[in-house]
Amino acid sequence: MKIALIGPPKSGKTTIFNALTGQDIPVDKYSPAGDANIGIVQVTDERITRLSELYKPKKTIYANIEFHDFPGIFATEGEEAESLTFSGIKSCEAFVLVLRSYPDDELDQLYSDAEPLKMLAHFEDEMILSDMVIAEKRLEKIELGYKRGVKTAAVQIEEKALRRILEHLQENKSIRDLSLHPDEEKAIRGFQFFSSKPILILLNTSEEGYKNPHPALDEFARKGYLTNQIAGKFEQELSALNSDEAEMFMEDMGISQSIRDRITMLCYQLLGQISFFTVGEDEVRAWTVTKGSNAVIAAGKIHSDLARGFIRAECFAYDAITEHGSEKHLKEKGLFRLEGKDYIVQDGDILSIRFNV
Ligand SMILES: Nc1nc2c(ncn2[C@@H]2O[C@H](COP(=O)(O)OP(=O)(O)O)[C@@H](O)[C@H]2O)c(=O)[nH]1
Ligand SMILES: [Mg+2]
Repeated sequence: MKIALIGPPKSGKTTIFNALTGQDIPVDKYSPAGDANIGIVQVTDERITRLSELYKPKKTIYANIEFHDFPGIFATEGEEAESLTFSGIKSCEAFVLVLRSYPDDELDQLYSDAEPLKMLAHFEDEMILSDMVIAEKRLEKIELGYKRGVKTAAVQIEEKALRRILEHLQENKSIRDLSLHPDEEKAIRGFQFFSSKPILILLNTSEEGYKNPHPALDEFARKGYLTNQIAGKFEQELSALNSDEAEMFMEDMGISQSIRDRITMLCYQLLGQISFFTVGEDEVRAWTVTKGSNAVIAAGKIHSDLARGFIRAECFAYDAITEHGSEKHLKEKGLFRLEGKDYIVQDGDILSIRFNV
């Protein structure tokens, strides 16, 4: 999973990135824009820890999420949106939009629309505008192709999809709110439209502000966004403490989970991802797959050969193995199943793929 941290300048993206990744990238009010910072965060799934205790494998591999911390993006009024063109931003599957709600008079003056809801509107507009430019440019090219006699079925599907998208964007709506036919979806996937990506809105609050939910959170949720409040600076300071000290401060703030655990969970939710596991003497490992995927898709996450030569999946649930203690007991209880290609993988499934290539 690759996730981009985006937002206006000085909203606390790098502060939150540091808290998440344990890195120590300088946060500075006036740092110049540069490349994205990249950090990998391990998804510390307790279930993997338990399975590792049970199987005592040589290697234990958790899933991870790659966070890309981009320089500030700001929509300047009246100008064509160009600031979303950072290389790499499109390869991220989802955005975490960091908006500032901690008080800062200087920043308030610098950006007249600093208020979180207005700032969100800016970003929505900018994404929609960028997508319109992309769709229009491609449509022009398709038209040119038609004139030269290039009119395949595939191009016609693409054209139809793009026209629908353009119309939708012109109504100032994001592509994620448009339901597309799977064929259309496939035809436009390569464009990586900004407004089609899932967004998690993180409101960066002061320590004091954290204690009361900001009213904007309800508004974000009403607009259909997944959202949460984070005291960024506090979280970064926490990451420098030992775990006992950190726990004490977290308790004071009423926080029960680390920022990593909270954000990684939200990212799974945002992208509709679930975890399945493989176990054995060599390795206990977590894998990530889109909710609703069948056993063949899951097998393909492990290796394409496993999908290609898929015969069956041996399957049992994490809860069952922790309850009954061993695979032998599971078999006696009839909880060790053989599943076919169409089996829909469930969160916490432990799979072993039988295959033949
Ligand atoms: N008071 C306060 N300051 C913050 C908070 N988060 C970030 N800052 C400060 O805001 C400035 C910009 O932070 P940074 O993380 O670099 O923002 P970015 O431009 O969005 O990456 C730095 O001086 C931070 O110390 C916060 O939660 N509270
Ligand atoms: Mg930054």
